[in-house]
Amino acid sequence: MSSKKYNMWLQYQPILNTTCKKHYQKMLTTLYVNGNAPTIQSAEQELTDAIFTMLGQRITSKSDMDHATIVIGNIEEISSLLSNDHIARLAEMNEEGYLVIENQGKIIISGNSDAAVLYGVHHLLRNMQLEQDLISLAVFEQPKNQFRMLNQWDNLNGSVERGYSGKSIFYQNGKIVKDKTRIKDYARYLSSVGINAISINNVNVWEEESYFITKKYLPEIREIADIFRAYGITLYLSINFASPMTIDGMSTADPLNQSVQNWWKDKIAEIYHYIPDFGGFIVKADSENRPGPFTYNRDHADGANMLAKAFEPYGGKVIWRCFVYNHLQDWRDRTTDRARAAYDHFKPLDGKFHENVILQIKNGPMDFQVREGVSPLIGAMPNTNQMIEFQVAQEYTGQQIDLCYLLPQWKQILQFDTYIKGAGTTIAEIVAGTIHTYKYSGIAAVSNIGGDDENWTGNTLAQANLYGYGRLIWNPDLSAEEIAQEWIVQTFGNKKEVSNTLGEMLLNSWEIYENYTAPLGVGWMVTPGVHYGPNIDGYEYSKWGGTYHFADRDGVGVDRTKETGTGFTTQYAEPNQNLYNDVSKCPDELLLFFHHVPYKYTLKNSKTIIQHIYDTHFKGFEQVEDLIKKWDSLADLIDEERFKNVQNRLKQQKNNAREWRDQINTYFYRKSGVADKQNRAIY
Ligand code: GCW
Repeated sequence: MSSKKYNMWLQYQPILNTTCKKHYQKMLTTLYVNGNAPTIQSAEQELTDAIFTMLGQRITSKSDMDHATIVIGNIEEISSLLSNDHIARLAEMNEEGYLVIENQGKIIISGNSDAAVLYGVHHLLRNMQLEQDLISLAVFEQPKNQFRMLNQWDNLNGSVERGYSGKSIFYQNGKIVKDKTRIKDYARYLSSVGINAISINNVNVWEEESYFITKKYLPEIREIADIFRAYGITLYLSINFASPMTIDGMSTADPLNQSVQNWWKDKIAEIYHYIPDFGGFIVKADSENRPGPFTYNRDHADGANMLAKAFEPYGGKVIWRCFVYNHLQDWRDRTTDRARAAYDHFKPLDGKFHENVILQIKNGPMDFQVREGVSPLIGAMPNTNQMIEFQVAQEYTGQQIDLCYLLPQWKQILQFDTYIKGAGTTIAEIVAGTIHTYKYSGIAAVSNIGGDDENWTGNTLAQANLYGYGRLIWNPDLSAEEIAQEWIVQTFGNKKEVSNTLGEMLLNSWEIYENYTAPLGVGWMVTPGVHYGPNIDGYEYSKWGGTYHFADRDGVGVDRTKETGTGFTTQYAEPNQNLYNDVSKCPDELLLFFHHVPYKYTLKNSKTIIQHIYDTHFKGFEQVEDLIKKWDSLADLIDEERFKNVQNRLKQQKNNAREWRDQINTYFYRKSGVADKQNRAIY
């Protein structure tokens, strides 16, 4: 498709810098491809197409390695071109490790698997889009994380749960889409940033989607698996734990029941008949009305292990979600704390799960808020595989209307030191499997794409989150800034002003969003159900899990201390436990997540809570006005279509920020009776 809006970051724009272009044109003329695996074919296609659009020249195929200027192939195929040193370095890397080297004018791309070669090709293409020199290139790369996954929350009727970019690219009106071009494009984008696993249906598995694991849908799901396989991406499905009942009318789904176990054994065998390299299941059980083992007085290990056993002969995995909490908690109940739930449910089960089970844990103990503590469950189960779950979809962070570049947030989470095995036990190391030597581990995230929003992500700038997610989980050492710059140049071309201005917009956007929404880690305060826009008491007296802000005339925040509160702080290892438990030590930005304090309490930044609330909310709104100015200054440097798309979203963001500012300020002014020191308009 020609329009820029369709192509996300794989724009492959003509290289404008003439020296650079000449250099590339001279170097990249002939190609020798070793091997014909689907991923190698994808690599060849991507390389040829990209070079054509960037350089305006067709690369010709050579039948021998010696006369080609680019050679691609896995290590088995082309080791004769590599030095002993290269071979040794590849041998030290994992299966997805690759090299891209330049030697006497020849570019060699190789790796420890076919998928690795595709990653290497994308590395080269990225370098070219960034107009970097290829002479003496010597890149050796491998991903830090084993699982680099995306979860689609797509439903068969074409809707996407928490989708802010139009309808599903997988399903339409109760059917799997016939034209799968967009799925293939999606696979290309994902492979270009190193994603290697995907689940293609909502974790809330409704009636009809329960049949995805039957012959009614498997032939077409196989086609989708084939598409993803060609880009190194393994396919997973979300399942309904009560499938034996829903699909076959059995009277129970008890995981310890022999006929239930046999049912799953047969079912899984059937799936592998269609998809021999099927990844496995993702399971949301006993969570928000989904069925699960609790119905039969069994625990989550019983539930997960039943499936895991059936997967064993095929190498399949069970990804079991830990988002389990009492969503029917009465708001009058002050003893139950939703934040505690995942840890309380799962920690006692450490070591009980089969080795092909991986627990998937949301990054925070609540639910993807703009700011919350890091989930204390991550790393707390040394004998159970774990992966962390992020949300690329901006459910609580502006819904792809408001700009919120999430990389700084994810970086902060990954760098968080749990001290579970002493200093340096960061989340990044835990999920990479280097601390507890998990068999399987990594990172998953809820995707943010859709189909009938032709730019894929609603707000064009939300593409930076998807791009950045992939790049960051491949290499958590990349900075949020580096990633932003890579994305900007590939998406909008190599223009200094765009890079500077947009870079600044992206990097400040998380803080800006936090400034005008719920303050100091308290979270929520959103419109119930839709989760966009302010409603300060929206959840306060609802049945969705109780513990939110507890604002009264004297103060605000949730007491989660061990002495007087819910004791959630005790789930952290020391010294974090003490850091959060002690109000005088607790970092400002999380103060109201851990403590209930008076409005006149002074923060470490020397402001009172109430004044901080007023100041950040006035500031946040002004910062949005500034974002608008910054974007407008790029009008002549960005194509009209994408320019207008963002401009339009920023206008909506301004309305949203205004509403948040005024509702939050007014609410706390009315509760506290304390006036703003600067006497600004509060209603
Ligand atoms: O954040 C909540 C969302 C639900 C979602 C659930 C989950 C898929 O509001 O829409 O359901 O989390 O993660 O399971």
